[in-house]
Amino acid sequence: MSALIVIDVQNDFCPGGALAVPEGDQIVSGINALMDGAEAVVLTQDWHPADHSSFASQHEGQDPYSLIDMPYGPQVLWPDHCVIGSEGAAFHADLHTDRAEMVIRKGFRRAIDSYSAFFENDHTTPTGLEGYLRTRGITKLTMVGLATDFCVAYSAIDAAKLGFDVTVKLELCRAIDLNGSLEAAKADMLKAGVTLT
Ligand code: VGL
Ligand code: ZN
Repeated sequence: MSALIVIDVQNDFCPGGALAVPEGDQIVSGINALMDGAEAVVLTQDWHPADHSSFASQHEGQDPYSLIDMPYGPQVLWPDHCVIGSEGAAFHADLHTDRAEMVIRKGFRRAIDSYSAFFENDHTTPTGLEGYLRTRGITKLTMVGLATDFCVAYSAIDAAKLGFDVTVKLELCRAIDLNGSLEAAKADMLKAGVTLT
């Protein structure tokens, strides 16, 4: 059984949002069409407390997009985004969210970010998605969404490492592309055994 995993198609990652991904809104209609024929649909939602430690605003003297060392490793500092309950954290208004059987929220612990839908950025704290998929008998995943080089790539790589058969449909993803992060993410996904189309 297969599932479509739709990563973080939220207002803050679309043009006009706090952490806008260029053309982030242009993938919505294609994702809706793909959902129509999917066997199972899961949405992920970036979901941060207002004082989340991945926000540059929480670190004196740090600007957004700078890199700091966290106890779990290097972390990019972001503009405040996807604050729990905010309009920015809501899904894009045109996304057919009713089609999803599961919405998994991530990044809700102040001290740790979570790009991946499977593990937080310490690469050990699980979100629970693996158990959900396995207990439903899902072995094959197609991933789309935002952003290619962060949450999509981290999710795809973790899924491949867990043994899922993973395809990322690049035409239904858009990237932030910080200092070559898109090319690096594509190479890392291929190395992990992810199929890119
Ligand atoms: C994301 C940066 C911070 C993403 C989430 O969805 O790719 N990127 N939080
Ligand atoms: Zn985030």
